[in-house]
Amino acid sequence: MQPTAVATPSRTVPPSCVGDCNGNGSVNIDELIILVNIALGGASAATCAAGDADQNGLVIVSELVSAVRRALYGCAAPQLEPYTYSAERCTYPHAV
Ligand SMILES: [Ca+2]
Ligand SMILES: [Ca+2]
Repeated sequence: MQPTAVATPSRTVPPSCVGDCNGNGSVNIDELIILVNIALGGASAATCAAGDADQNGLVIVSELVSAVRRALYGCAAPQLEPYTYSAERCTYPHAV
């Protein structure tokens, strides 16, 4: 009797589209809400594997930013440069 090949499970979500929880090729507001909930500890990272870009079991701010960018520019957009923090961006121009 010949051994039969066993199918290897594969990722259903392309790693290139951070935040596309359901793998439909776009990141929607409901997926962003899920990611924020994961980041705040309200759900497990397994709830949206596509949001945990480095697969470390956590969704952090840089991953949230990546997901927001994918929501804005689409999953087919070229790889975006890494988000860099700038304190100037957090300063309101009208602050006293
Ligand atoms: Ca989606
Ligand atoms: Ca992560």
